[in-house]
Amino acid sequence: MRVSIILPTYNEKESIGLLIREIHHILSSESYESEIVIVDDNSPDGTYQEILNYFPDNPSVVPLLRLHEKGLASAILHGIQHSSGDVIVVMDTDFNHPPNLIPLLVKITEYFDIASGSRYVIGGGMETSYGRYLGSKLFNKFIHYTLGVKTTDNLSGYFAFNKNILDGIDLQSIFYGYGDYFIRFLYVMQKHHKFILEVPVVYKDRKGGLSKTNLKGELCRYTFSVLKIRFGIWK
Ligand SMILES: Nc1nc2c(ncn2[C@@H]2O[C@H](COP(=O)(O)OP(=O)(O)OP(=O)(O)O)[C@@H](O)[C@H]2O)c(=O)[nH]1
Ligand SMILES: [Mg+2]
Repeated sequence: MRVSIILPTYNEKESIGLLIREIHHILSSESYESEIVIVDDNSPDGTYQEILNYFPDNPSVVPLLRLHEKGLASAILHGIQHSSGDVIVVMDTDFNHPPNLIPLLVKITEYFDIASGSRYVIGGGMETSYGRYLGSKLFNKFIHYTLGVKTTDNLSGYFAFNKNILDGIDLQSIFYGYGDYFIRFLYVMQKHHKFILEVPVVYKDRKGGLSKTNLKGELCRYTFSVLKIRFGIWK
């Protein structure tokens, strides 16, 4: 088995080196081969250069630079398409998603198609603001009732899956926009009867740098995305 960890980055110079080192440390005791694929959208803070400086000749670190495209979801798809693993892990680069869960998520893919992090199953949560936790929880209820999905956290974005589950799926119709790609991903996978196990995750505060999320803007975008799926005007 070979595992590819996809890290989308935009202005994550403060976290990227630390995170890559921590992932290397965590995976050093695992028996499988792994690579870390970083997709940077030409961050003005020099994230890409930082990776080249710190990991110049490390074949397990694969930095990809996109000059003419920008966006979280398309960056993740770009990383997946340029990865060599049969198991894919996707996570944020700012330590919101605790990297020590990677081995567990990967292990679960031996038994399930997808291991998906959730803040809303027992043991999950958010160390960031309570307001954001509650808001996101309510929005997930809205997704649940509107789309009929069984998953409790449709905006987590911390997950592992067997790459072959993407065969035959129209990926362009899922991987666009921001965090709403994950609503579409889980929706489509549930429609295709994939086996999904939700794993408790406690989100940590970002370790450095600034958030790229505009909460009000994303809320409108996510609501629109959910309604488009609901009324079949998406694809
Ligand atoms: N390649 C790429 N990565 C992006 C883009 N926008 C955000 N990211 C990355 O996507 C991840 C999530 O973005 P964040 O700003 O952390 O969003 P968030 O987790 O909702 O907000 P925080 O609470 O501040 O962490 C981070 O690893 C970002 O660097 C983008 O346009 N391109
Ligand atoms: Mg984050």
